[in-house]
Amino acid sequence: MSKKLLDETSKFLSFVLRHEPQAIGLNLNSEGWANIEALISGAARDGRHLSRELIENVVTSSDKKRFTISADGHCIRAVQGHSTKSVDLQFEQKQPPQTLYHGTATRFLDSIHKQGLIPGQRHQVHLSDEIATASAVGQRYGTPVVLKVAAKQMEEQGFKFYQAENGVWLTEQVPARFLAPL
Ligand code: HQG
Repeated sequence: MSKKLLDETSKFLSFVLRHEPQAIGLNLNSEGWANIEALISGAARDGRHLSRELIENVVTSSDKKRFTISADGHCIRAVQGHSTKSVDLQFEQKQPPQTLYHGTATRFLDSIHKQGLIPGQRHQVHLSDEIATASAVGQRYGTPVVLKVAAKQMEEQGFKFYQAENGVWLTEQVPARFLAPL
C-alpha cells in the first residue's frame, strides 16, 4: 500500500470525520463516531474506493494518531480537530505542564497579540508539549513561529485544559497575556 494512497486517504478521512460528513451523506453521532460500512458506501458514491483494510492501515500508520476505531470494530472517529457543530467530544480535563507551545505563522502575530489565540473554525485552540510539533503545525500557513503558553498559570487562574487521545492539548482560548515568544 503506497504512502501516497495512505496520505490521500488520511486527508479524506480528516475532511469527512472532522469537517464535512454531509459531503458523502455520512452521519456522525455526538461523540464523532461514524459507522465504517456507511463511510465506505458514502465514499463509493463519491467515486472513492475505500476498503476496511485501507482504513485500518491509515489508522495504524497515522503519525499523529488522528483516528481511532471503536472497541467493537464497527465505528471510526477523529480524535480531535473537529469543526462540525454536531459533534462534541467530551474530553477529560487534565492538568497541563508548566508550558505548552502553539505553532503559528508570522503573518498572524499582530492579530494574536491583540486577540490572543482563538479557535477559528475548530472547537478549541490546539497546543503541543513539543516545540518541534508546534513548529511543524505553524509551517502549514507560512513562516512558522512558536509561542510559549503559560499553561500552568492559566490553569491556576481557572482556565480548563484537555488532552485528546493522541496527546494534543486543547483549551478554549489563550489570552495574549499568557503568550510569550520562544
Ligand atoms: C491562528 C493539525 C489570527 C492559529 C495540527 C492557526 C493541529 C489566529 C490558525 C491542528 C488567532 C488556525 C490544529 C488570532 C489563532 N488571529 N490568527 N487571534 N488565533 N490563530 O488549522 O492550531 O495535521 O484551525 O495560530 O497538528 O494550526 O490536521 O489550527 O495558525 O493539531 O491532524 O489561526 O491541526 O492537525 O488554524 O492546527 P487551524 P492549528 P492535523
